[in-house]
Formats: sequence, structure tokens, C-alpha cells
Amino acid sequence: MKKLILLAVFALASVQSWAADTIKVGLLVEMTGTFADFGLQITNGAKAYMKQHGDTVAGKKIELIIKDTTGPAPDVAKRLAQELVVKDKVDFLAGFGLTPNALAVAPIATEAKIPTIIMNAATSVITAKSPYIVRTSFTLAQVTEPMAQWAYRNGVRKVFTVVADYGPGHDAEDTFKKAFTKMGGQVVGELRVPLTNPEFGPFVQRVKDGKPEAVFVFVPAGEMAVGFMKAYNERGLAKAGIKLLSTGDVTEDGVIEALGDNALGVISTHQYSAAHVSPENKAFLAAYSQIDPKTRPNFMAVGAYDGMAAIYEVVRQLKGNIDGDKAMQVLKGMKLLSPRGPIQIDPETRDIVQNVYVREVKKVNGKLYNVEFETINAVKDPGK
Ligand code: VNL
Repeated sequence: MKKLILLAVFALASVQSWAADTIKVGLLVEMTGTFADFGLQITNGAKAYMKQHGDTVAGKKIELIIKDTTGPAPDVAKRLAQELVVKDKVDFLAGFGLTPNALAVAPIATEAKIPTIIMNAATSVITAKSPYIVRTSFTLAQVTEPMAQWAYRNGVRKVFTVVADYGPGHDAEDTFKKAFTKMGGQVVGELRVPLTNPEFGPFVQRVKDGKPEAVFVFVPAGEMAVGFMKAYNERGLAKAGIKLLSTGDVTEDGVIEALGDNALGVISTHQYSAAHVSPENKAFLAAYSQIDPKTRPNFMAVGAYDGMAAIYEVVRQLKGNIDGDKAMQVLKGMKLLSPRGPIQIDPETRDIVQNVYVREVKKVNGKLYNVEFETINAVKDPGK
């Protein structure tokens, strides 16, 4: 009975938004706590797109409704998503810095038939949890496989892996091991660190004691990346000859200056660097700095910018009349020219297909950047 009432409310919600002259996008993001930088990057990226392209599409005003999930808090994310659907009658759900929040909202997307754009969360399974989910960010498997292959091709044979102990970390760990051992490499140790408040010192010491040639790391962007880098330096791993290989989350543009010169030479694989040279990236950086001149945009801002581009295209093609199923038809197979390069939504999996770049941390005009030096074109999520 409760479910029937809920369905009736959802049906009413979609009828009302049909007639309204505003398209509402509910952004569920981490605006406070340890992961507050994610919410800032995602909202800035979305606003940058709107600044650059105006806030009216097909005669309808695009409105962002921003809600704070406060961190990895699936119950909060779920309640806020329900409110956005039932009370605010949003046409789209979007945002999601963190995997647990995206997973919690998948059943609501399905039940209410709300197209839901994952702008960051990067565990492979997320898009399989609802036919109304698409992803404009990346998956850990997608960026990790090229790292394992690059390492082997460049002579690395013994690697220790360190990952955050939750969905994306498990994907990174599995993918690295599979790809690296398939080529003939060896994973000599695996560690999982807690997602909140990890004390990296003892973990990093165990890596050092394992005497690998390199350590492969995924921890979420932001404070955790800074914490890992600090322990890596303090425990003298570089001096012991243990190379640092990571996904771009660790050396992301938002924190790279805070990592300091110790980060010079770190090799990573990822989909976006602020140093990417293209007219699209130049325009993006200019739009972003109009929204927030004090921060450098990272991959999350780009995921949000492209997510808004996808939403604008849906509104345009459906002439402002948003229907969940029709919206999904437009999203499947959509191609966009992103600040990171060409991207496409795989029509089968609704996940992103994109270039993955191998980069090295270098100084460019006195500032630290991930300088791309190799491109692997049109990579699909190998986790599917
Ligand atoms: C996730 C993936 C979070 C990659 C991250 O930090 C990240 C996630 C914000 O899926 O939870 O860098």
C-alpha cells in the first residue's frame, strides 16, 4: 500500500513537471565534512557550464537544487533524493561524489524513472543498479588497467597495492592485480585502508618492508591523497627506490599544490588534467574561474560540467518535455566534446567511454601539474 501511494505521488510529480516552465536538477553532493571539496568542485563545474551556455534551454529555465549529503551517508542521500523527487519534483538527479551515496539512490531513480547523472562516483557496479543511471565521470577499473599495463611495459615487476577499503578501492585492487599478473607481473602485497581518518604511517611502513619496486595507490581525492603522500615521504619510500604509481585521484588538480615538490615524478593514469591542451579545456578553465577564481578545477568539476552538457542536450532534444524513458534514449550513445577529450555514453551499459592519459607530475610555469605524455583512446569500463 505504502508503495502504491509513493508511486501515485511519483506519477503526479512527473505530470506536474511536464507542464512547468522550469527544469529542475537535484544535485546531491558532499558540501560539508572531510569530503566537502567534492561538493565544491561538482557544484562549481555545473555552474561553470551554466555560466558558459546560459540557463535557458528550449524555452525552459534550468534550476539547480543543491543538497548536502554531508559525506559517505547513504541514509541521508536516500532521504534527500526522496524529498527532491516528491517535494521539489525534480526532472533529473545528479551529483554524487561518493559511491555509497550513488548506490543508495539507485532504487529511487528506478521507481520514479528519474534520469540520474553520476558526476563522480566511480565503482563499476553503480550503472548496473538502475536503468535510469548514466555516468559522466569514470570508473576505477577504467583508469587502473592502463596503469598496470604501463607499469609492466616500463619494466616494473613487483608491486604492492594500497587502496581505500570500499567499492572503488576494491575495483582498483582487483583490476590492477588481474591486468598486472596477466602480463607476468607480481603483486607482492595488498593493503586496504579505512575510508575515514586513516593513519597512513603504519600501512606505508608495511609497504616499505615488503620491498616492492613500486606501490600502486588509490585513495579518494582530497585529504586522503595528501595524507598518503605525507606518509610516503616521511617513511622514505622514494629514497628506498619504491616508485609511486597511482590513479589520478591521488595527484588531482585540487590538491596537487598541497602535495608539494615531493610529488614531482609521480606517474598516474586518469581522464582529466587541468594541463590538458585543447580549445574545450581552455573554455572550461575560463568559465570555471568566473565561478571560483580561487580553486583549480579537478576531474570532478569536469564530470559535473559534462553532466550538465548531457542534461542540456536532453532538454533540447525533448523540447523541454522531460520523460524519464525518452531522456534515457537520448542519453544512450550520446557523444560530447569534453574538456578532457571526446567522450561517449556506451548505449549498452550507460557508462562512459573515454581516453585515459598517462601523466607525470611536473612543474609548469612554477606550478605542479599532471602533464599527459601517453593516450589510450576510447577506453570502456573493463569492469563490465
Ligand atoms: C570515489 C571515486 C570517490 C574516486 C573519490 O573521491 C574518488 C567514489 C572523491 O566512487 O566514492 O577520487
